[in-house]
Amino acid sequence: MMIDKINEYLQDIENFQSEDPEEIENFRIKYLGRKGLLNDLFDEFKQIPKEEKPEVGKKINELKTRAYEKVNELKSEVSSTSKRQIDDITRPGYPMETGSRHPISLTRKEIINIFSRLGYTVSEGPEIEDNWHNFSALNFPEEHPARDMQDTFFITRNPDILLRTHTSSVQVREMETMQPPIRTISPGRVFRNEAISARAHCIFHQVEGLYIDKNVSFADLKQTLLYFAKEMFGPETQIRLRPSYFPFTEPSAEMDISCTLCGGKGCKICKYTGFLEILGCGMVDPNVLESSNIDPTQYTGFAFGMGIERIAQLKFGVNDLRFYFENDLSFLGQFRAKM
Ligand code: 2U9
Repeated sequence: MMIDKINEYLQDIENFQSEDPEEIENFRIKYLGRKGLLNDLFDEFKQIPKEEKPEVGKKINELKTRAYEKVNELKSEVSSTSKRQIDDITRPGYPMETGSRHPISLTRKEIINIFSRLGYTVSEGPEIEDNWHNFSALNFPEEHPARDMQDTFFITRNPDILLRTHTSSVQVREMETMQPPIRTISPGRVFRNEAISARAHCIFHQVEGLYIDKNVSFADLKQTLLYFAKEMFGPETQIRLRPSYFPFTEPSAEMDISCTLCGGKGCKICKYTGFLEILGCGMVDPNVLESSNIDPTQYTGFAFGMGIERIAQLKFGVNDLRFYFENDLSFLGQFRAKM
């Protein structure tokens, strides 16, 4: 009877004990190998009468599970006891793994270093903002879609209070309290009401920059951003500006750099365009200067803004935004050498 034979095998599995890896492997082959007892049983199973199949099938599956479990149990016992063996108690301890900086922190630090060399200060401000500093002072019309519930996290009890959607609000505060010349960058977390995916997240990091003085021109903006691109991505990097629109700058542009992989020839990374978009910029709109009591007939300025995740993505080849927020140690450990 097949059932009797299977019961015998089950007993054999129960009784088997070993700490010898070779014996355990032979045991595995005996039951689970290609020509092992389980495959013999499955062949035999095909021949038995239909009415016996449910009971015998169940028993064979039980045997298979037990055989797998036993092999795994014995193997893990062997590996844990071999780890515990201490052959020389005077040996120095195992080195402790050090922590590593997060790729966003590494990138933020590098951006700050570059602009510090150009004389920019670093300014910080609140993550919970009011409508004035986040929108109105930046020339967003009352009915502008970016103010909409879909983009902005409002505090329900008071719609004047919200989570900042960009760090420009920090720079508005800077303009309110400082006299030009102002030359500052503001790194920080920003919040947008977006569904989380590989390409979008409800929290991300920005660095925005602002330079206000007498006679600041678009040429100054171009040279500053060219310097940044070359420092960040290598001296051979080229930039390209495309006209764009933002409520707070006029004229506005988006800046591309020559592809970091193919250098501009065209490849899969740059979708065969030779360029990669990295930031937005423009001349500060006179309305924005006026809102913060800076005289636009005396002063001009430029501003720019970039997502740190985007820059880190290009530096390190990370292709899914969610990696930055999951704190998976095997992801984070890869940046240990880059500190
Ligand atoms: C003040 C006036 C103007 C900051 C700027 C951009 C253009 C821009 C985006 C890049 C990717 C945000 O992270 S992102 O989604 N930013 O395109 N930001 S100009 O302009 C300012 C800032 C402060 C007082």
